[in-house]
Amino acid sequence: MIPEHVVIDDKSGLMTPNTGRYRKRLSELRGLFQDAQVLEAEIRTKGDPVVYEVIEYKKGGSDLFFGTTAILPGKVNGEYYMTRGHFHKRRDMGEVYYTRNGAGILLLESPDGETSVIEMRPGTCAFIAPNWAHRSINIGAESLVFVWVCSVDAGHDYGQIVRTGMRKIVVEREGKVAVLDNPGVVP
Ligand code: M6P
Ligand code: ZN
Repeated sequence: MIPEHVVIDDKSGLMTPNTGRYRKRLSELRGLFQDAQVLEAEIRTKGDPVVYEVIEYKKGGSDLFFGTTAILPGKVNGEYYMTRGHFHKRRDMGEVYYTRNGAGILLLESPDGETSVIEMRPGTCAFIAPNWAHRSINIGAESLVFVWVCSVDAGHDYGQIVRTGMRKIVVEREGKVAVLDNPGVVP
């Protein structure tokens, strides 16, 4: 292996060169948002919009990899566009999120249901401690772009979040951003 570098466009999250990228559209995020009916209507009327894009840089044999995530601005019946959210398969491994553009909320949750909210603004560098589930949410009018760095062994564990959702939801209420209890999660 040799040292290399990439160039990141903060506004879009485009990273050059990269070793892989994927997009998630609304239709791939069924079950994530509170209002399933409005979600279906948005898929039909807006042509299944992209919610977020992940671009990564991973070299075989390295212990670390990194990339960008860009979450587009948008809402489903007032609930802001977000990532799926996950624990790491390796519960002893954390992650770093360095926000470069836009405005967001990093929602974290421990296995015993403790929650934590970190504001994401350009310049915020968040430490995601091991064994905390994490989801990022775009609460602004621009793309929320952040750089993440993680161990290649960390892996994604979506199980618990897919089944129950996170304990908090982030919605617009009377023109303001509100972090509310998820009515679908029994305390
Ligand atoms: C961040 C990183 C990635 C993750 C992506 C999307 O960029 O944590 O590892 O895949 O967000 O989040 P999710 O996979 O939870 O939808
Ligand atoms: Zn992660």
